[in-house]
Amino acid sequence: VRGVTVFFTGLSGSGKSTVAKALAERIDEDSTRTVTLLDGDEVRRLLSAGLTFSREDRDLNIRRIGYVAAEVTRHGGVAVCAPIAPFDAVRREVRGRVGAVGDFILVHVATPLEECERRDRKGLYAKARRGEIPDFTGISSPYETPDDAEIRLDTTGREVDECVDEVWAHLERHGYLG
Ligand code: ADX
Repeated sequence: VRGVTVFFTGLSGSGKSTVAKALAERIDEDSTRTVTLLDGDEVRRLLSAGLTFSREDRDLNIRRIGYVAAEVTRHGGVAVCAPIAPFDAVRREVRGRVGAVGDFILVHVATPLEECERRDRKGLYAKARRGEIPDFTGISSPYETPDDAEIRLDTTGREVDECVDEVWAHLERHGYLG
């Protein structure tokens, strides 16, 4: 079987972790594929512990995630990644590395900033607006919108399951879930 990396990118609070986790669970339960979830917050607790949110450290964080995802992909598994990954160049670099050993699917979780900020589940946008968090993505640090995404997903007003259905359908159509 051909390995594949499903790489979610989007703002904090866009819903990417929630959808990625639910997708990984569904793949685990309803397909024959083995799945590895690399969530942004979780990766930063161990694999990328100590890194800041400077561009250099974010790029290193994404390269580490990409490295693990490429290994999973090389061995025929499904890697589901969900970091913000705001910078286009390093996203393309990971696409290239994974693409050399399997397939790469970019999912842009395109929930607008206004909606992410309205949700503000971790209270970080409020802090960032008060100037208490420097380099906060969408507020004081850029998010480069991908123009190479295979799937674009706005989670505004939508159930998690509906969003998962969309990604699932794409994977099924391309023969990844057999
Ligand atoms: S990335 O830019 O390197 O891809 P990553 O996904 O690992 O980011 O981490 C993002 C999470 O870290 C956010 O969901 C948020 O909870 C937290 N965070 C803390 N500081 C920042 C910041 N300055 N910018 C963005 N997210 C931050």
